[in-house]
Amino acid sequence: MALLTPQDLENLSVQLEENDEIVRRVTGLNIKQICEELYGKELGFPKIGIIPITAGNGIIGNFTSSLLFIVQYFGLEGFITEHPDITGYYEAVSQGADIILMADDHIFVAHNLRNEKIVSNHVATGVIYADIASRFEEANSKDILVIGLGRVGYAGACHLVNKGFNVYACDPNKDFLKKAVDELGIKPYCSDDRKKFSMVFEATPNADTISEGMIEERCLVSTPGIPCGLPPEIGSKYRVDLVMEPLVLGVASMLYSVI
Ligand code: 2YH
Repeated sequence: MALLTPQDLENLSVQLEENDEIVRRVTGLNIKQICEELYGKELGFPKIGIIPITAGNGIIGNFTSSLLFIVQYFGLEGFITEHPDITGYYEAVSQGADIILMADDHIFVAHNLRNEKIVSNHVATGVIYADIASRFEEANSKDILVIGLGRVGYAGACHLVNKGFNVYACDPNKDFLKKAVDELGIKPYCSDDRKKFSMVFEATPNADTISEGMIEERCLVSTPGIPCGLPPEIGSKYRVDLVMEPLVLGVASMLYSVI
C-alpha cells in the first residue's frame, strides 16, 4: 500500500461522515456497529498513545493528528507524544497508554500493552473493507470479487472465505494468486469468464482496476485503495455505491481487533 500523503488526510471528518452514511445505507449498520459485530465486543475505554515516527520518509503531516481525531471520534481518550520514536514510546508508556499506535513506511501497528495483542493496519483494513463488501443488503448471491491479493487483499479474502462466501479473486502476480488458491481455496477470476459481481472488495494501489465487465448495475465497491480502482465514469454509469476513505475504517478495525 502506498505511503499516505497529507492531502489524502485533509477533510477527514467530511470523508468519515460521508462514508459512515454510505456504509449505513448499503449494509444497514454504521461503522461502529459493523466493528462491534465483526469483533463481537465493545471498545471500552482504553487510553491510546500515538507516537510520531521519523524513520524512512519521516513524519507525514496530518497523520498523527488524524489518528487522534479517529480515536476521539470513537469516544476514546488519546494523546500524541511530544517526542517521536523511542523517546515517544517511553513517554506513551509512562503516561499510561493502554494501546500504542505507530507507523513507519512499511507497517502501521496497534499494540495493546495490557493483553499483548498486536495487529497491523494491512490485516485490520483488509478484514473491515471485505466485511463491508460482504454485507451489501442488495447482493444477489454469495459471490464476491477480490481484486488484489497483497497483504490487505489476502487478509480480506481469508475473512470472506471464513464467512462462507464464494470468493473469486484476481491479481497480476501469479504467485499471490496461487497462494490464495492453495491456502484459501478461492477461485481465480479471469475477465474472460464474463461473470459479474454485486460485491467487490478492491485492495490494490492502482487506479482503474475495475472494468465494466466485472460489475453488476447498482453494485457495492468497498476499497481502501488510493488511488481508487473504480473509474468515475463507470461508477456513475453503473450507479455503484462506493465505500472508500484513507484511514478511519482501518484504524477503527485495528482498535477493535486488539481490545
Ligand atoms: O502510510 C504509512 C504506510 N503506508 C504504512 C501504512 C500501512 N497501511 N505509514 C505512515 C507513516 C507515518 C509517519 N511515520 C508518521 O507521521 O509517524
